[in-house]
Amino acid sequence: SRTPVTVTLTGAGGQIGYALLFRIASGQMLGADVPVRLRLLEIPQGLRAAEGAALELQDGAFPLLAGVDVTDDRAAAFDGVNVALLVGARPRGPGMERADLLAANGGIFGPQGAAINAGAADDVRIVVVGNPANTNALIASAHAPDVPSERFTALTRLDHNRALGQLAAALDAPVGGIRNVSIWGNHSASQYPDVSHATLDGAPALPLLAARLGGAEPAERWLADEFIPRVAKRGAEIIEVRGSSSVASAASATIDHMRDWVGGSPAGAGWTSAALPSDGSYGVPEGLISSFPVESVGGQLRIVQGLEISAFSRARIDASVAELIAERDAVRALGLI
Ligand code: NAX
Repeated sequence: SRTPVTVTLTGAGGQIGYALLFRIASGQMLGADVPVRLRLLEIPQGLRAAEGAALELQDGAFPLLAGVDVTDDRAAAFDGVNVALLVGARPRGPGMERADLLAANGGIFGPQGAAINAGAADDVRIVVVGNPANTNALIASAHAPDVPSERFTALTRLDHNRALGQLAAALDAPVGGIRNVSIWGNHSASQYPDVSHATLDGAPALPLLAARLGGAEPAERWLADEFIPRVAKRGAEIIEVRGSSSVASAASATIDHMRDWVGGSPAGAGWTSAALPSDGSYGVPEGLISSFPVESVGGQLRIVQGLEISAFSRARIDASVAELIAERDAVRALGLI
């Protein structure tokens, strides 16, 4: 039988953690034939919730689950880790300035990066979900000099999936027929959800959208005034309607991100989106952890190359990248990277 894959989940006592654990244990992330050993990292006040989740994992009787450890010790949690899901973060409290938020999260993601550096397996893959996700990933990576920087990613697959859902609804088509939407930039309200290369059943989506909305100009207006802000602010809409932040959809996107990264993009599925260190592609400064259209090939995420970028797209990408640069400069000034 196979050696279990060690999966470390931070914030395991929280909402997204609770939704993630059972999907990981049932094989939906790493495969139906891959045993997993779970390491749940929490802060002391979250330990009981994580221990409770561990009891329920036992009650799930998952044949693939080789073990569950609950700890508040970073070194123990990341020792031998193959897959790290960094979900726990410090939320913005009342009256908290941006610098305070970045500093508080620097205090989490710096030491976690160092613990990953010290203990992780050679093949470690990391996705940061906890916000501000891109910059938290940048901080963690800066504290892990021995781990190749491209192993540090941040989640924008939820934004990607939201864009797919909105475009499918606008085209009155099943989501499964849509390919090649892209999320660019930061996982924040400045992100740019881009449908300029999208297709429905292999046909360009924009003309289909124009046909449904009464012309190219109304379609452009819908994109700028409805689609882009709705995707970018979907988190706030969920809170407003549901009375609580996105949980199951965030967990689902995290599973999608890591499943595709480890297992490869499914044939014919087109590209998806993930935030990863820029290699300078599309004018995004090297080293910034920015969202791009990506494919997973041979166990590596690759930025899709050669896409035509319109003037409209250029301006939107640049605006979100400017925000990432400002966050990077702020954490640099705080001495966090
Ligand atoms: P919860 O508050 O339910 O859970 C967070 C858990 O993290 C808590 O149990 C807390 O004790 C734990 N924690 C805090 N600091 C920790 C540390 N240093 N080590 C280990 N655990 C720690 O939040 P939840 O709804 O699960 O959301 C988690 C994070 O995901 C938040 O930062 C949230 O903003 C972020 N999100 C990111 C999304 C994305 O697409 N990238 C979407 C969903 C979500 O908003």
